[in-house]
Amino acid sequence: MPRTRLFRIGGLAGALAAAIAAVPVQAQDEAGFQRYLPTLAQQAAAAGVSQRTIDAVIPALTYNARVVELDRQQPESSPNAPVPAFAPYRARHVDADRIQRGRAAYLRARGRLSAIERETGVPESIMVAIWGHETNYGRVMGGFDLPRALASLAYEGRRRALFTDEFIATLKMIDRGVPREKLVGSWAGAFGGPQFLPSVYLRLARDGDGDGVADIWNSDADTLASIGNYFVNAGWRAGVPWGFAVSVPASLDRRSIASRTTSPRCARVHGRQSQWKTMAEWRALGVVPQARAWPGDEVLATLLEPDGPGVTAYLLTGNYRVILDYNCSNFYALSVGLLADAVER
Ligand SMILES: [Ca+2]
Repeated sequence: MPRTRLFRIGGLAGALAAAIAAVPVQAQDEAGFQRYLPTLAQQAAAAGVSQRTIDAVIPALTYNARVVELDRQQPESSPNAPVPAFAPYRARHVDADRIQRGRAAYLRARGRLSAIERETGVPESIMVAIWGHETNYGRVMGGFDLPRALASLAYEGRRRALFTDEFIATLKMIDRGVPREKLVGSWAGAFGGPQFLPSVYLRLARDGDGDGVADIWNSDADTLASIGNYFVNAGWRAGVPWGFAVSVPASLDRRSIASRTTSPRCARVHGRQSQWKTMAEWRALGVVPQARAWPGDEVLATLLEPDGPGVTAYLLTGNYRVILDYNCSNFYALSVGLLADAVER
């Protein structure tokens, strides 16, 4: 966001500077935002949004300083920052309350969930665990007006391309019949039970209750069907676990199993995992499952020791990568998997 830097200078320039300084920053932002809106309107038209929607939405928008402030509070991820311990995160996210309410949601939606599982191969418990993590089963979905928030973030410019695309996607949702007043969500544009971004909604939201509308704000069935569809689209394989807890012998040479590749996406998250090996290979290295039988010998997995050697470690399959695709954080994906296991138990 452009902010005028003022210096103490004399004469006419000084008077002008004083006049600019007298205008509050908020008003300068609003004026700049209003000057930026025609650019967004042009981009929306070029992307195929109807003129009717553009005229109905864009002229009425005002700048939202709050979302820009929230965006600036996001910590920059430093490659050298120490990784915190997983155990406290797990205790906060896979707690008795979330497990108990996950079980209740699971039982309530059982008929619907098993139909989605039959169709998609995505376990019912995984869909419920994502729902629980994203919005505490629909309790916390955000109250920001999405077109206003996204247009403000696009104007601010730090991640302009991303927010412009997502802003345009909200207009396409309106073109597709979503009522304007439904477009409410979190400050960065995610909304509804699954916390989809608008572009993800356009691609992957599904109608789960058969009324013809993918209402992921109000319909639990639509939320769960949409999460299932996301997972199928991201490559979930039926019948393979996400991963499981294992014990690793202290003698295992960690350097010999370290990953030798760098992921093009989320490199730091993937870099904490080992090389891929088959279950047969892990077994030969002395790794032992803590509470379940081995899946098939040929299933591939990486090893993650989130709190270092000597503490519970996890073997993670390709399905774990699908959870990372939803939200690229090892702690998030581990606790989704563990919550799913707890809900199912
Ligand atoms: Ca529906």
